[in-house]
Amino acid sequence: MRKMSGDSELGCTEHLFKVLVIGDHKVGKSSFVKRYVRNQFYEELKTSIGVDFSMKVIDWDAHTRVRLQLWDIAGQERVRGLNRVYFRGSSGAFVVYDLTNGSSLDGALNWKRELDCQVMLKNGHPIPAVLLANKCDETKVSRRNASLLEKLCQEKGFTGCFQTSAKENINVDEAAKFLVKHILQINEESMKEEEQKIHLKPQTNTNSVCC
Ligand SMILES: Nc1nc2c(ncn2[C@@H]2O[C@H](COP(=O)(O)OP(=O)(O)OP(=O)(O)O)[C@@H](O)[C@H]2O)c(=O)[nH]1
Ligand SMILES: [Mg+2]
Repeated sequence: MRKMSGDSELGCTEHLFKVLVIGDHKVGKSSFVKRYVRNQFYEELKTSIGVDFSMKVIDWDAHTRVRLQLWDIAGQERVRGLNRVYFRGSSGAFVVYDLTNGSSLDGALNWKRELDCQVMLKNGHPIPAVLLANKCDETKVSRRNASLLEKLCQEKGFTGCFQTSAKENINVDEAAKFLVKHILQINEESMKEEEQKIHLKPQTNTNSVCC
């Protein structure tokens, strides 16, 4: 299931998007999802096993409702190599790392590489992915490092990058809004392309004589 769009009531469009939350062990993926969906945070959270699913319903505007199906994939899953199965049909991704754990940034880049190998848009471009530098409540990022991060983010094909804290609820909604905005844009563009293709299809000549 990639996405479903349909008119629920007159003039109201509903979308269902599958969004991945990926990154190394303990970087705060489940905490990010819990903060976003339920506005809760736990100092002690059990390590995820496999995939946890959550749903967030967003009334985007007066005419648009978005249902985000969040796939929070355990950091250890990369080792098991099941990601091709998990990634299938996703419309976007949060790629999370822990600002207090440098190696988790390398991990995030590996996750992104794997994501780009496994899923792409119809036009061959990567699906939108937002890099989350999580646990920003624990460390101060210098301006220089922030601009290096921005640069890295562009080089590696991320749609954007946010310093977040699931604990202090910093930039959680903002990052999500940013990703959803891009998913909706892509969805709209691809629907327009489909419409154009339909209009460009050669008309069958109804007057032709069949022999
Ligand atoms: N200070 C701080 N701690 C955080 C933040 N987000 C998560 N944590 C803590 O980091 C630990 C790991 O968080 P999880 O959300 O379980 O990490 P995860 O990425 O889901 O880990 P796996 O399920 O093992 O892949 C927990 O103890 C959280 O309380 C944050 O923004 N700031
Ligand atoms: Mg988890």
